[in-house]
Amino acid sequence: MSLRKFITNKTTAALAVLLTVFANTSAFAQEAAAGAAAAPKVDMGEVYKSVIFYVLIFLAVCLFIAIIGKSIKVYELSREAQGKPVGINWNRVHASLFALFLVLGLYGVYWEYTVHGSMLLPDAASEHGKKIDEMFNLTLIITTIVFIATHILLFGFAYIYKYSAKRKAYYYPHNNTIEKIWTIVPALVLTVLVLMGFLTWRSIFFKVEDPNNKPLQIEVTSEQFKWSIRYPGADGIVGKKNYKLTTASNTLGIDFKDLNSRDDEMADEMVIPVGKPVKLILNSKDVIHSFYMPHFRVQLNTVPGMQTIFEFTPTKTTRQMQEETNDPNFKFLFFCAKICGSGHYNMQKDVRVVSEAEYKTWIAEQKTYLNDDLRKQFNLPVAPAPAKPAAEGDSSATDSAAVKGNQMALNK
Ligand SMILES: [Cu+2]
Repeated sequence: MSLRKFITNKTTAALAVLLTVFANTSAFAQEAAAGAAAAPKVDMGEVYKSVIFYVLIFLAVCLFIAIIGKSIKVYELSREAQGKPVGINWNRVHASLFALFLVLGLYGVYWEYTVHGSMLLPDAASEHGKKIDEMFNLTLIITTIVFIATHILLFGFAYIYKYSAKRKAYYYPHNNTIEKIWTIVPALVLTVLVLMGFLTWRSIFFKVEDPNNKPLQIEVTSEQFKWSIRYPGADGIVGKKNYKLTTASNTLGIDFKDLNSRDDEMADEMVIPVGKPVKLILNSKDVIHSFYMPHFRVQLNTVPGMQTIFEFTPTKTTRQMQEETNDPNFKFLFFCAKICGSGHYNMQKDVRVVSEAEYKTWIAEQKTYLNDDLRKQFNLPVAPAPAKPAAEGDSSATDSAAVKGNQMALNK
């Protein structure tokens, strides 16, 4: 046997392949055994973090699929060359996949409703929130019905009417009645949904103010990455701001020349009385953030350089909600719904809905923004020291006395 023939000989080639495979495996086995004894652990952390690693895995998977595809092609071509019937009936494979997708899709809908459905927000805790929930539910019901119907028709037809040599396709190019139905019905449904949305939006944003039930103004300012809350004080009006007045001690740039600003109070959480309208005055110091109160169905962007306003009326107290949800730790929250930067996760604050009496007690304890530092800055009279020194450790009494003194001085 010549060398050339020896190399191209099938048996020799097969032996060579087997030898290579086993040689490698035994080499790996030896390494593994040696590794187990000495156990020098290789840290793969960096490898798993590298992009190249995943690119290579992706290419390997593509290569694997291509090899399988090519092998099937070779198998089919060789059957064809030998005059045998077709090995794989691709029509049947595709039709079965369509049928499988029909079942999986319907199960997916069921799974979404049962598993993710239970993760939905509890019922709205605000007046307008109920309208938004109704619209959401109506849209969900309509789209679910349409989805299930089209899903069954689409994949059912693809399965039932797969290619058959015994059947000829019926040529059916046009039907005016069908065209009319599938144009008019969706148009009507969408008109109803859009009109409902438009009217609901108007009822939320264009409220006629009831003079006997004026909304409580609360200003919320966003910045990277925190929220500042300002209450209006006794006058019920949140005073003016000007970004040019922003300093280290006056971080919100409040204009204390405006009398309405002088009694404005700062708060670390949002506390609101139940059943009373709240008018949120939103603005931003740096970028656009999105003010989001999911339980009240309130969401509006905070935009630098302008005010955005959202008015809503809470209908449930935090305590009621804790009982309803059976969760003693339940809290209303508001947070930023825009990925506004690296500290975005930090932009979250508690909201407490309480009774009117509880609100009054709480608001009386909040400090004013205006302090002695700011008084000096705005050339306002600094309050005189309290007549008699308060007992040691009772600084809050001193503070509130000072605040009262300041306010009296300011009112002069
Ligand atoms: Cu943000």
